[in-house]
Amino acid sequence: MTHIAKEKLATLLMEYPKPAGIVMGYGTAGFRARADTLPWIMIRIGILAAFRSKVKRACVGAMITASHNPEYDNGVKLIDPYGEMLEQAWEVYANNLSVLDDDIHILSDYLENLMNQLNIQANDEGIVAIAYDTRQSSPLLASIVKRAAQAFYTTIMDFELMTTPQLHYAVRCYNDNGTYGHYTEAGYFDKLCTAFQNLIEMTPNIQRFEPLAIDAANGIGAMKLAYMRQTLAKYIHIEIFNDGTRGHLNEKCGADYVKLYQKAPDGIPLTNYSKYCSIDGDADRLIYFFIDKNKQFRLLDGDRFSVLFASFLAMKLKEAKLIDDVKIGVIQTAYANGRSTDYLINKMHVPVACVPTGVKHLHHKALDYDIGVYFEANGHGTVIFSAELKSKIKMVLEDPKRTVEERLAANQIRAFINIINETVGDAIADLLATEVILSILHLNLEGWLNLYDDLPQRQLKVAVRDRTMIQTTDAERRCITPPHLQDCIDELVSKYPSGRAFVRPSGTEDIVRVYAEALTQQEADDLADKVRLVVEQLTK
Ligand code: G16
Repeated sequence: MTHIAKEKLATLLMEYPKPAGIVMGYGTAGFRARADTLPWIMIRIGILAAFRSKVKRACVGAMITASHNPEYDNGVKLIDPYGEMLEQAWEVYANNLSVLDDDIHILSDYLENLMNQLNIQANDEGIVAIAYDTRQSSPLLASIVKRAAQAFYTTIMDFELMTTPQLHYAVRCYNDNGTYGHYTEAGYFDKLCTAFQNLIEMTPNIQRFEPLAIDAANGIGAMKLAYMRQTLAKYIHIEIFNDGTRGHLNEKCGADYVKLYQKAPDGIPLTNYSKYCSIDGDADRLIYFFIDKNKQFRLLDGDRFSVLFASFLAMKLKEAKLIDDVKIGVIQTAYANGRSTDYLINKMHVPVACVPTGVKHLHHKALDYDIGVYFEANGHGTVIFSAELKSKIKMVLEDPKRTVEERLAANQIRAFINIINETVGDAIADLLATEVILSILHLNLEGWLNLYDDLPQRQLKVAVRDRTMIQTTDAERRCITPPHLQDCIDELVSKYPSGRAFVRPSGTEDIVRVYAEALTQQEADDLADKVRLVVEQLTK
C-alpha cells in the first residue's frame, strides 16, 4: 500500500469517523441503514470496490441506494463485472472491513494482508462505476466511495443519477465490450425500446395497448420512465404519478407499500385506468394492480410475473419446436404464494426451486436452467437465458428448412431476450416485457389474474430487540433459533387448513418479517398475528 493511499485514507477516516459501538453487516442488498450513520462504511466499500476491480481486472459497480426503504435510509451495494451481485465470498471482506475501527495502522495492516492474499499490486489499475438514487444523502455518500477507491489507483465512471438496474446493465456492457449493449443510459433505452418495438412490429394480430398509469414511488424511476414514455408514445400511452414533485420517496406509494399493505398507493387516480403498476425507489421492483368491477383492489405480484413470463416463453418454445431441447425453470422464495407454486408445477409442469430471500440467491439458482425465470413475490426479478439457448434460437432463424411460424416464434424469443435486463430485476424492462406479453396473448389484467387464485396472505413487520436472534434454515422456511420458536409456529399452523407461516430477520430493515397464508383472509391475519406474538415473546 502506497504512502499516498495511506494519507488519503487517514484523511477520510478523520472526516467521516465510525460512530462508537456501531455494528453493520453486508445484508440482503449490501449495507443499509439510516443515511447519517453511513459515511464511514462508504470508505470501506470504496476500498473494497477498488480491490474487487483489480482482482477481476474489470469494471465493478457501486450503487448508492436504499431502494424500498424510507427517504432517511440509504445504502450501498457492489456489482460484479457480469452485472450480478457481489460474489458472496467477498461479503466476508466487506464485513471484516466494517468491524475495523478508524485506526489507520490497523486498517492499513489489514489491507496490506488482503492485498497479499488476493495478489493485488499497489499500481494495479481499477475501474469503479458509481451511481445513486434521488435521496438527498446520496451524492455525499457516493463522493466518499469515490475518494476511497481513488486512493487506490482507481478510475471512476460516475453515472450520477441512475436506477439500480441501469447500473448493473452498464457494468455488464462495459466489461462485455458492447456485446450486451452500449453502457450508457442512451444505450440502455435504445436496447430495450428497439426490442420492444421489434417484437410489436413482427407479431401479427397484436392487441392494442391500454393506457398504463404508473406509480413511480417518488423516486429515480419517474425521470427515467419519462424518457422512455416519449420514445414509445406511438405504441403505448403511459402516465406517471408520484413522480417526486410532491410526495415523499416510498411514502404510501411504491411497489413495497402496495404489496405489503395490499392496497393502492396514494397520489394516483383510481378511476381512469384499467391498468396500474407501482415501481420502487430505485426501480428494481414492479407490481401491477387494477380496480375490478366490484371496486375491489386486485394485485398482481412477482409470482404472477413468473407465471406470465414462463407461460409466454414455453408457448414460443413450443411454436419454435424447441421445447424438448430447453430446460426452463422458475425460482421462488418462501414468500411465493402456495397457489402460484401449485400452478407452475401441476398445471404448467415447470420445475420450481425455492431459495432464500435476496436476488443473489435467485439469480445464482436460475443459472441452472437454459431459461431461468426468477421473481420474488415483492416484484423483484428477471429472466436469464443460457448461451446454448441463444445459439439454438439463432440456428432456428438461420435454418431455411424451418417453417415461417417456427422462425417467427424464435424471432419473438430473441426480441424478448433483448427487452429483458438479464443482470438483475429491472422494473422498466419487466414493465415492457409484461405489456408486450399481455398484448400478444390478448390478456387484460383480469384474465392474467384469473389464471389461478391466490391463497389469502398477510405479511407483518415486527420490531425486536435483536433480529439476529432469529436464525433460519430450509430456504428460510424454518427457524433454528430461538429455541421453541419453530415448534410454536408448527403448532399454530396445524390449526389452519392449508396454513403456512414463517419468520425471518430482514436483511434491509431492522425488523423481523412474519408471513402467513391460509384459506381465508381472516385466518391468514389471525395466523400472522399469533406468530407475531410468539416472536415477540421469544425474542424479549
Ligand atoms: C432488497 C433485495 C430483495 C429483497 C428485499 C427485502 O430489495 O434486493 O431481494 O427481497 O430487499 O429483503 P429483506 O426481506 O431481507 O429486507 P430492494 O428492492 O429493497 O433492493
